[in-house]
Amino acid sequence: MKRVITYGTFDVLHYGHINLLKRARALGDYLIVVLSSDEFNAIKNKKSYYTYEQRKMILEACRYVDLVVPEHTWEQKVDDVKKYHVDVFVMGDDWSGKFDFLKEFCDVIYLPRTPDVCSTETKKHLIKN
Ligand code: C2G
Repeated sequence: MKRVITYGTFDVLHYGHINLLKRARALGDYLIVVLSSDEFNAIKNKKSYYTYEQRKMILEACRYVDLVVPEHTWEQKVDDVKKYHVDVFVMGDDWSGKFDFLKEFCDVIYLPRTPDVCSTETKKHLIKN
């Protein structure tokens, strides 16, 4: 069983997120999403529209996602990779190179982001109209 892990806020889930999750899941047999807590979002200077519990529920409904656990710190990734016996770490390529230290523990793959969509723009558009 090849286990894949990815991290993020996944607020106002959109097709760019789904595109990432779909490709990540296709790299193995089991996808773990480590979802930023509301407190960690504040550390990332992100204010999400949906709470952690709401974002978790939405992700758990996604066919590509097998497990959703909380992300509390930047530093938990090595522990997570060991704890969940991860084979592949995946992130969008806006993070390219940032997590190469994990190569000691698992494969590290950065996938091209989906252009022209992000939660912030979606939220702005919804507020305007
Ligand atoms: N993403 C994408 N295409 C988009 C938007 C997002 O491929 N149009 C990807 C991002 O590259 C990321 C994932 O979807 O891999 C989740 O995006 P965010 O929720 O914005 O995650 P981020 O805030 O970058 O959190 O410890 C890592 C952080 O928690 C990553």
